[in-house]
Amino acid sequence: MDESDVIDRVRDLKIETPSWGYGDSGTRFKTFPWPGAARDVWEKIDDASVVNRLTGAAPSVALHIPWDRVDDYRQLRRYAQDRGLRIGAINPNLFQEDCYRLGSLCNPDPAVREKAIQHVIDCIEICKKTGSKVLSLWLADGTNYFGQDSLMRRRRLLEEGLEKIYTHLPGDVRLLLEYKFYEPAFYHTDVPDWGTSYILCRKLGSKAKVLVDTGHHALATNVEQIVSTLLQEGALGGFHFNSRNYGDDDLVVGTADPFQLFRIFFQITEAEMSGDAVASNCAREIAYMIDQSHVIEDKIEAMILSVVNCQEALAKALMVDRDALERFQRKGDVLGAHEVVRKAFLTDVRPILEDMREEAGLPLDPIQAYRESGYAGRIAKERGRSKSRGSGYPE
Ligand code: LRH
Ligand code: MN
Repeated sequence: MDESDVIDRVRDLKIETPSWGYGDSGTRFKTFPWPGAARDVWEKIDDASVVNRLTGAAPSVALHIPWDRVDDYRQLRRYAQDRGLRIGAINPNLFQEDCYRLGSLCNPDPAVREKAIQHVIDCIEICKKTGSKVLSLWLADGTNYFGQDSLMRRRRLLEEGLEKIYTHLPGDVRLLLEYKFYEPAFYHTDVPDWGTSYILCRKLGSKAKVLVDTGHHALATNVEQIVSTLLQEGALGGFHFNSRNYGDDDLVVGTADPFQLFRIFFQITEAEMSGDAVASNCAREIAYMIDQSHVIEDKIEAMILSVVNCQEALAKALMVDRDALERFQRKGDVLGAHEVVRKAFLTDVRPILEDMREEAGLPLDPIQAYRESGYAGRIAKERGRSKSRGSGYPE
């Protein structure tokens, strides 16, 4: 693909950033306060707008409810719009209330299940006020010991709960069902893998799609093959991009394994160019979202690096000489084929992306631009001396 086509395609890549990635977050061992870290949803949107201003590629921010609960979601929508952003996926939090000890939609107690379903329905109402087109659902539900609960009964309860939720979904809002193979449950998780999410989504209907969080697989899982399969099934709804070395580490995407990110974007671009209507249409509808927590690093710089890593991975994937690859593959020339993709991965695409940014009047190096902006120092001072604004509309 020539440079201008690569630029056209990468320019269209829009990555949604998570509100919760801008605030202080830690591990069970420690949350290290970062000077100037966003303290409420308003400051999170302020910081997300900096990422978008410097990259031109992050025009929406995902919310988590109740972490980002406000009195007036239309005001929040306007606040974001005034800063060049739109509100993206709404994530119902079904894992932090005391009543969810034994689960939410799969909880043995019908009152708890009802409460969970009502919270998701409330989040659908928030979608309507914020103009969000994605309801992003992750369930921490599971058990810690064999025999603790019936897997069959929990499965039935899960299907019933999702069906009730699905009936409340407006026509233009998609339900993305995220899976995770363990944590916080340590024996079984009710939605542990892509297959379970896929089956549940298929049963619900065309507005339900699978969400692939790149950190939610057992080690040595071929994530790009899952992506390819879900695309061919028209069932891939979106990503939660991050990277990991061991568990759900939620590190900056493309840092621990840039080759995996390249392989994932290769599968997406293969689907886009495949002529397979189901796969190519599905690829065009992918919700690209970041889901990270920045425990020891500057949260805004981490988000900018994440967006840049995704842009570079896509550009490298587009550099693959598809005709040569096809020829080697059909001839069974194993290493010939591998060399074609290896060459693309080793291509330095930064000059192309700098040209793209220049054309768009964006800083050639958004990370350097952020560092030179002094924004980090400014918010550290301002937020160091001012009170958080909480859920009320800022004066
Ligand atoms: C669960 C998860 C989910 C979010 C949470 C912040 O591990 O990936 O997407 O709700 O992180
Ligand atoms: Mn996630």
